[in-house]
Formats: sequence, structure tokens, C-alpha cells
Amino acid sequence: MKTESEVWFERAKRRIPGGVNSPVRAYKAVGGVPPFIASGSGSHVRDVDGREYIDYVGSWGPLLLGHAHPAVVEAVARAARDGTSFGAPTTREVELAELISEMVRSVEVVRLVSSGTEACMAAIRLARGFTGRPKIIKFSGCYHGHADSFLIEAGSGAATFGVPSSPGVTEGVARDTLNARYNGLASVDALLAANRGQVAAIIVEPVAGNMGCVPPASGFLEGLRERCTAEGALLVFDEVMTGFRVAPGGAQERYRIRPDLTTLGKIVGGGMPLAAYGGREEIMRKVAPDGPVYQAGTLSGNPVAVAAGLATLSVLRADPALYARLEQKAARLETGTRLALADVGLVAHPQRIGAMHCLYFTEKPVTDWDTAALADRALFAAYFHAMLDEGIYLAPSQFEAGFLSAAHTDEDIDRTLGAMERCLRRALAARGKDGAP
Ligand code: KE4
Repeated sequence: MKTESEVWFERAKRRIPGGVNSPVRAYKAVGGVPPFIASGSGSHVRDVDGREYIDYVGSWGPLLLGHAHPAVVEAVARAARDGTSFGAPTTREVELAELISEMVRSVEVVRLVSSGTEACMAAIRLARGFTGRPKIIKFSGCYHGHADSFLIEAGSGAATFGVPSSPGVTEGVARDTLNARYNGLASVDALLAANRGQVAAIIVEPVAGNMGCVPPASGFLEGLRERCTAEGALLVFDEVMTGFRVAPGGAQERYRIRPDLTTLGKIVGGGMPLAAYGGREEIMRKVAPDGPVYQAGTLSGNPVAVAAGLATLSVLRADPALYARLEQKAARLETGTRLALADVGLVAHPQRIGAMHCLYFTEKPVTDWDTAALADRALFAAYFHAMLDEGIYLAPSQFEAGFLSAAHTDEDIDRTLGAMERCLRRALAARGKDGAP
């Protein structure tokens, strides 16, 4: 007897590539059929077969408050009743821009857009327009959305051009994207020396959440700030994931670094399609219609999405103790994970910053893409499915971050830890690995 999710997945694949509207949702990295989700409430989601899960994906980061938070749902419903879109300025957009600027101090002027990809794409175009330079430096293992300039793998050697990582991205685009090693300032120095006066910006995830969860090494972010200032390049913090997550003012508050531009997404939209880019006024005044750098969007600053973002940030601003409560729960989950690993005798590395985390099935800690790539993906997949069977909904890839929300309860953490040792043993058995009984 097929499950409802199986039936729907077969039907979906007939009309949608991979049956999904974003590739990671198809479970290619872990195999199996993705549960089709019917609803979410707080820290839980329920699938179309009526199975309930503790959710550590949280829509990939937006739901810091949990699913269907009453303030967000009410704000969305109220806004929708007044109309879903006008393509005209509204007062709420101004209020959200002011709130973003208040919470993320380096953002003096901000433009609202509809996705993190759009925000990062626009930020890079702006950096090129402001500096008159063509090249950008990004970091292997970091993800800034699917704009052509970002779908570039590192070419061999430090000074060579990038290589398209997707068909459809041209060599012409690839030559202006340079890949450095995350936490590797020497690789940045080599690229800057080989491209002197050519680099418009360095774009970085201040905590890398798209190869799992890789914290910045001590001095790394400071080193990028110094190098950008010395080189006349812009430092762009991609805080689409870390913004409002690792601190109320994002990673730049946590690590006390002032970037020139910041991109935001996920939490800023409270689960609705909304993102933003902003920063120094001198730079942002180059954006049309103030300046010549063009960027536009039919649904940019959409009143319903803005209402969700305003409600979300307003809850965060009114409850700064939320972050301390989150930290306490996240730390308990991490400690319990370490105990479970010790009990089964498995060397693995839980890595965490605030309420974003990843359990790496690696012998050594992960500091960059090269060390992340050593992870035992098959062991992760076996662990993932064992946890899913126990009603624990993890991100379906070793190279994705997991997220805790303010809605996760101590009982959720206890249930997760209670399942973890069983699932680690099941995964080890499935993989025929040594695991002390
Ligand atoms: P979106 O275009 O997906 O809204 O944002 C792109 C983006 C930009 N910058 C960072 C740091 C991001 O994490 C993202 C998107 N993150 C992925 C999760 N790894 C979204 C999930 C997906 O692609 O379905």
C-alpha cells in the first residue's frame, strides 16, 4: 500500500522537475520519498499521511518563531484582507526598512526584494557598479542563491578563473568569480594579488550554513574586513541565513564586524517571500532610481510578505531574552548529541553557532569545504532515515544546517536525544561500521 506522500510524489514528478520546486527537497542526497507536508504548528509539522515530526528544518531557516506563529498569521490575514499587492509604495515597507536598519546597524539604507538569491545578485551588481570593478571573491562551500555569478566552482589553483557548476552558466560569467577557501585568508591574499584592482567585493556567509555549519575561525572575518578596506573592495555579508538568527543583529553583531553591504532573507520575511539588501548609504544611493544601478521587482516589498516580516521582527525586538532561551536549548541538544556519540563510540562532530547546527560524520572538525567533503554521506543518510522513522525531521543532506526555533520545547529536545542513540546504532549497523555496543 503506497503512502499518500508516495502517491503525491509520483504525481508531482509528472509536472514539476524532480517533483519539487527546490532541488534539496527531493531527498536526492539521502534517498527515499520526501514527506509531503500538510501543516505546521510551533516546532512540529504533519505530513499528508498524518505523521507528525519535530521539525529541525524550519523551512530552511525562516521560522525562528516556529510554524504558524499567531502574530504572524494574524498579520498576514489582516494584510491580505486589504489586498495582496499594489505595485505602489506602502507605509508598512517604510516601517520594515526602519526596523531592519534599527536591528542591523550597518544597514543605513535598504531595498526589499523577494528572495535571498535576488538580494545577493543585486548586492554583487551594486558592488560592481559602485567600484567599477568586474570580479568577486566567494568561498567554496558557500551558497548565495542560484544567480549565475554564484554557480561557479573553484578552478584549479588560486589565481585561475572559476568554472561553471551548472550548464547554462557561461565562461564569461565564470571568469569574474573567484573562489577562495573558507577560513583561508592566504587563499584570499593569493586571489587579491593575482587580480589587483579588479575585485569589486568579497561575499561571505559569516557563519557558513550551506556546507553544514562552519563557524568563522578566529580572525577570519576581521581579516576579510581589513583586506577589503585595503583593497578598496566591498565586504558583503550574506546574512540570509544568519540574519536575526545568530543574534538579533545577525552575525555582524555577534562578531562585531561592519560589512559594507548585507543581504538578508528567511527570518526577515517570517516565512513569506521577502528578502533585502542594504548597507552604507553612500553605496545604496547608487541603486535606481537614486542612482544608475538597476534593480526592480513586481512583488518587491509585497504588503502581505512585509506584514509577516514586520510581525516576526517585532516579536524578536520585544523579546531579546528569546535568544538566551534559544541558546540554552541549542546547547542542551549539542551536549546530548556529544553524549550519544560517546555512548555508541562514534567519532563525529556536532558544530553549532546559536540556533543553527550540523552533525558532521567526519573524523576531524570541519573548517572549510575540503574538510566538509570528507563526511560519510552514506552514514548520514542512514542516520537521517532512522531519525525520520522516529519522527525527527532533519535537513536531508549532510551539507545543510539544522535549525532550532523559539517554539522547540524541552520535551522536543528530550525526545530527539532519546531517539538519537538508537538511530546512531541503527545507522552504524546499516553501514556495517564498528560501533561499540
Ligand atoms: P533563496 O533564493 O533560496 O531565498 O536564498 C538563497 C540563499 C542565499 N544565501 C544564503 C546564505 C542561503 O542559505 C540561501 C538559501 N539557503 C538554502 C538552504 N541551504 C535554501 C533552501 C533551498 O535552496 O531550497
